[in-house]
Amino acid sequence: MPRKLEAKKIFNGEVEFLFGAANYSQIPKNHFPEIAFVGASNVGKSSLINALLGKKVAIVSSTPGRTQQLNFFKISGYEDGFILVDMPGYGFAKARDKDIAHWQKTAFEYLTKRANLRRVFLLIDPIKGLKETDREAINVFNTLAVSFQIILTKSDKLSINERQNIESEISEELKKWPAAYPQILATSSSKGYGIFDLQDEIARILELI
Ligand SMILES: Nc1nc2c(ncn2[C@@H]2O[C@H](COP(=O)(O)OP(=O)(O)OP(=O)(O)O)[C@@H](O)[C@H]2O)c(=O)[nH]1
Ligand SMILES: [Mg+2]
Repeated sequence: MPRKLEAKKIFNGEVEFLFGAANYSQIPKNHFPEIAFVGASNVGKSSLINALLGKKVAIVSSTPGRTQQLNFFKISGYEDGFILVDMPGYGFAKARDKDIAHWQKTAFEYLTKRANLRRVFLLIDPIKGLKETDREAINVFNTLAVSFQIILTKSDKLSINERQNIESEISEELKKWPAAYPQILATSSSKGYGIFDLQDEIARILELI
């Protein structure tokens, strides 16, 4: 079977919303591999999880700050299964300082303590490019030696040329960050671009293909 069809199959299993957690202490331990989706508020994290799963499981909203807890989605049916984690967005202007501090603490704890966390996908809106808040997140990943990979969202909003330009700009900057995977993936949840490639990447991270 061609590789991409095989990877797609992994996402066809049953999807279950396991739990949402606002504090690290609320997150039960498990042995399933986890993949986390991190990024600015409104960048398209929940939409990308839905596009990968081909189902509307994560709540999408045009109001930034919609996802306010870490939401865990379990995909079964292939080997032992795995978990996609929808993280709350950062850089939400209307958030109160107290909430931001709380989120930073929870995310920091999750990223440092989670032994079964296999990869962090850092989502970037190519129209906005890398913002200071993204660089702060990257700094945290590097300090904690958490491997992360950049995924461009909303690629349908750009021409191929524009997308390639932003990709090479970000690639150049990534060379400074040892925790970064050099390969950038461009996706569009609404048009389906790059979804197979991301499924393939996840299947490879999980050593399922
Ligand atoms: N054009 C376009 N719009 C998108 C795409 N992905 C998401 N959006 C839109 O972007 C907005 C935010 O999407 P979400 O998936 O809720 O973003 P999020 O990162 O989960 O946001 P928070 O939960 O607030 O952190 C929604 O209006 C989506 O419809 C895409 O690939 N293309
Ligand atoms: Mg969300």
